[in-house]
Amino acid sequence: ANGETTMTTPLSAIAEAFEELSRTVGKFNINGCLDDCLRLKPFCDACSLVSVLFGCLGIAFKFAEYEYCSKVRDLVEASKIYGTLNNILDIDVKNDTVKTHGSLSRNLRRVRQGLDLIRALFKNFLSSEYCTLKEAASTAYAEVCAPYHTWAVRTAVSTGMYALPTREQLLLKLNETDESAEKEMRRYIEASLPVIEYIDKLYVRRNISLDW
Ligand code: 1PZ
Repeated sequence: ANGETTMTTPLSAIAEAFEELSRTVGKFNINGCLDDCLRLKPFCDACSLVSVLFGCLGIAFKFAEYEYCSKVRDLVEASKIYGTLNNILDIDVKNDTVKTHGSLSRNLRRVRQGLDLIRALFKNFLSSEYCTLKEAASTAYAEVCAPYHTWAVRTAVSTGMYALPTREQLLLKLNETDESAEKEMRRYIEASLPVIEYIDKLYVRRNISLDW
């Protein structure tokens, strides 16, 4: 209907959402107050946008989509009760369930790893070091997620890598050109970092290690 306005693509929507989150986290950095600046609902909304990427990966990653989306969904449910990411940590620390399978703090940790994986993947995608999407994705996965995944999951992921689309197919599916994808990926790479670091701080300042 509005021919002149800029088209929204999945990548630009993701970049936009994380820029909004990073502005919130940035404000807290200036004020120096750690608590409660990141609200659960907008965080979940941004994380939900990421699920469109799975549609581009082929059926081999259906299990990853299910894993990621079910954890985001749990957090969405929780956002009806708990206002902020900080609240979630408080509750699980109190109940001693931070690392318990299926707990909100554990799901948050997994979703954060997913966000970091995408960040690493986009960096590799834009780097001239990697010629294929498979190389870019395999290296990102090996660095960011593999150390925390079971052997069975790592095997499934490395098998799935063979079924990834090519760079060109991915750009086409995402409705991007090389140039537009580069711009949107750079926006996400920059904006997601303070959000990821903020989440890490929620654990670290409670003396919870990040090696899981
Ligand atoms: C466009 C380029 C494609 C990149 C492809 C890289 C895909 C790697 C997919 C990794 C799948 C891992 C799936 C299973 C993980 C589970 O071991 C854990 C279990 O957590 P627990 O229940 O024990 O607490 N689940 C997760 O870590 C949930 C999130 C995993 C998915 C992250 C994917 C991020 C998005 C990839 C790009 C679309």
